[in-house]
Amino acid sequence: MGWPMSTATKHEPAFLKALSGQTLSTPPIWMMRQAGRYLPEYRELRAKAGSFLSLCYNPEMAAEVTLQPIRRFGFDAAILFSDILVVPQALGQKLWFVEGEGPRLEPVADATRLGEINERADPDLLAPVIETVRRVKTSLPQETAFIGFCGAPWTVATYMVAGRGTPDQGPAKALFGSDPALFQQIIDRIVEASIDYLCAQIEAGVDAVQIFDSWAGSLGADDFERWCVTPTRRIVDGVRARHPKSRIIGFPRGAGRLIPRYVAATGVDAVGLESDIDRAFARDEIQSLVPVQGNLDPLVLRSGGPELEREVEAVRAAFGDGPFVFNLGHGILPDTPIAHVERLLAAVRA
Ligand code: 1CP
Repeated sequence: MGWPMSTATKHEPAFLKALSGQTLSTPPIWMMRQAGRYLPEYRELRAKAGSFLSLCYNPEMAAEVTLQPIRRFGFDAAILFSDILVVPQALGQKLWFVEGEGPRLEPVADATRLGEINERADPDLLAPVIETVRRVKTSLPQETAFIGFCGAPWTVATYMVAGRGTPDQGPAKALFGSDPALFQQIIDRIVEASIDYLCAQIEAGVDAVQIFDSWAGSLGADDFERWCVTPTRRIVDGVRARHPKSRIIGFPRGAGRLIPRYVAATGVDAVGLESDIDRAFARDEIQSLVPVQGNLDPLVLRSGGPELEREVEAVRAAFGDGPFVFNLGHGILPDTPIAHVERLLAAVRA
């Protein structure tokens, strides 16, 4: 048994210090989708793998891709290279990626189709991803934190029901309107699978996990409570029942003024902020509750120039006096110049 203070050593990664509520003079920084197509070394390995899913399920290659942005830029955290849609696949739903378009799944739109998918995820199908976690863990510098993740039930369900990404999440909304009991069953399966999946990642070595709810912003207050807050709270409780000290970041993207409610009700340790949130509101009503992470606009990073410097300053001015992790408000765009990422790091660390 260690001493009570043994986790708070001076070697603790800055990212974890920020997550535990410390205000740092230089905020830790990482970027959503930091392993991705804007990097030539990623594109090279991705071509070798053949398909996106082969890359996700090849532990050697996926570990390499996870480490690439750490080597190149020295970010304060690495994020596991995988995808939120491996969970529906582990539940038995057919999944494939169309080159240049995105994910496709065989839609689960009625009770018959739900009968074709399993109640529990097959751990063997996720085993290669867990092996990736073990490999990354052994190669990361000790000052670099390691983040695992899953999709939130609402966001994952939007893909399971529609069979693809949708601009307005219409098919999932139509289903919870017409058959809420069926939709609830889909949500329940994602909740259980996600608890097991996040616990497996934690046991294999991630320091924190992030729950991506990319489409939270399309729900009205009541639906947000039912389909975003409640299932997320069940995941947080389920993970903490097995790993009481786990650090969990929620990212209900676009939820804006509903975020304080989300934070209070789910019990997440920190929350991600989208780019267009009101910064004064986020500082006063959200950062006063938990550490925040975000919220530079990926479009500003892509454009670069003086506007980038100004926005980095504005983000730091808003959040730098409290616990804060510098990040984008959403994933980096594939056509972002590498020089702009270098400028960003220099500006944040200046
Ligand atoms: O060919 C390619 O290289 C595919 C591009 C790509 C990448 C790099 C996809 C397809 N997924 C990923 C990796 C990924 N996805 C990570 C890895 C870690 C990192 O951040 O570097 C993570 C965390 C995700 C999460 C993810 N996948 C989300 C939530 C976050 C977000 O961006 O909103 C979502 C919605 C997905 C689904 C998905 N996977 C890929 C695409 C293009 C999409 C979106 C499809 C759509 O809505 O149309």
